Amino acid sequence: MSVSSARKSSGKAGTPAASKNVEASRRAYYDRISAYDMAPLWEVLRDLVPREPVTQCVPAIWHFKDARPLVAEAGELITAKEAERRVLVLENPALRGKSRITQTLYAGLQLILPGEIAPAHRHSASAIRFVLDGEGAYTAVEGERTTMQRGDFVITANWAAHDHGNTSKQPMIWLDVLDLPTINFFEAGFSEHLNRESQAAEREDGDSLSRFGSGVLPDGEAPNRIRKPIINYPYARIRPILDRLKRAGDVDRSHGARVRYANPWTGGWATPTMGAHLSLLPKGFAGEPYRSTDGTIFVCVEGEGATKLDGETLEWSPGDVFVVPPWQRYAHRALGETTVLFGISDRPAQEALGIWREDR
Ligand code: 1HN
Repeated sequence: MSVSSARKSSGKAGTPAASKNVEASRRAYYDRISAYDMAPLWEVLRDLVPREPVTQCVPAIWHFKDARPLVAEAGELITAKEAERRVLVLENPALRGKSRITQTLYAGLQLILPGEIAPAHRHSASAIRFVLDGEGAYTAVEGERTTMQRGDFVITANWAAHDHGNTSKQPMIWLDVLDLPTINFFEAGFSEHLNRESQAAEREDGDSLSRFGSGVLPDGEAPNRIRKPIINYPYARIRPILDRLKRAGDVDRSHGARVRYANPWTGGWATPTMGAHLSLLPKGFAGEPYRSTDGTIFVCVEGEGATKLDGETLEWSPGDVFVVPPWQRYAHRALGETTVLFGISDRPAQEALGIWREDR
């Protein structure tokens, strides 16, 4: 309203002039309380308590054919030792500069070349690795070395000492996912470098999987707070289970034949903050639309397909990484003979808080 039209009005309650006065006195009031670091809730209530999840995160995809040469180039620019971890961070396009793929999760592509060592350290954030390319590099977690192959799901529990090395003849690239934004949101993060570059091997390769992943559990030995029971869930062990599910017709209408990576000691998720699945989409699979409150990072392991979201479709093939924001409806479609997708999200953290929801 213009000043002249305000002057013309009578100034009674309910008129434009009156509402202008109210507005002006509210603003003056907000200014006064602001000096005391106070603010009116009623101005922000709707944003603070949305009727449905609101996300800043957008869908995005990183195609392996583009990412791989760029990651390889980093291998010529900096050593793993110099970088500490030679990683290209996958930044959500709507959250650039924040080192995150969703508001709660960090993701990156790590390269380790033959002969290199990524030195031992530990931190409050938990990490998982999902191997995209190469075979024969290792990671050592709390004194146990595990040799990694494509498709292996490897976990580094919070505060567990870890280092990586590549004694093979080929480069290895894996996807790292860490709960760093979550830990940093709590402002509860610690880290430390360990004096030694690599940890001395205290256990044989495969020790944790054999002890905890065979349907028996060590008599009386509870894993401690740091050491999670299994550090490597090998693709070679998990993949055949998906074929069994498919053969048995145990195929979810949205997710396909899907397993959840579990902590064998508790039956719960593999980590307290990040939960992962591996699914097989049978030939011709057209998933029913699905949404849940956990924004999810997917990796195509085998085959090819497409994920339809509101307003866009992401087409993927092996090594591609893509992200679906929280509460966005999506439907997977398989275009390959057999298609395998890995997925990871913050669902365990949301479940622990009692806020996780899904909608089919
Ligand atoms: C880290 O420790 C690793 O151990 C990878 O491989 C990525 C990103 C931020 C902070 C720590 C690793 C990381 C990281």
